[in-house]
Amino acid sequence: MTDLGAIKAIDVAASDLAELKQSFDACDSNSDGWILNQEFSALLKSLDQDLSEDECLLAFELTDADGDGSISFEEFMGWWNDIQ
Ligand SMILES: [Ca+2]
Ligand SMILES: [Ca+2]
Repeated sequence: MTDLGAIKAIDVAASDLAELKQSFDACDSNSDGWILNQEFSALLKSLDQDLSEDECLLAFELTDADGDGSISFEEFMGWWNDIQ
């Protein structure tokens, strides 16, 4: 017997993930697989044009969980879940 509910949940998660990867790639303007401060600021400003440079930098530092100066896809996912 197949649990249709579980399959549906997996489908939704997978399509969310694909969508999220698209957002990540769109934000990663030089396509190096990492989102740097300038790239993240551009994304934030496209979402909210009133954000200041300081606010963008703060958001970047909060999102860059391991503090290596770039946002990985995993860190981006965490940020995305936070703003949902
Ligand atoms: Ca990049
Ligand atoms: Ca990082």
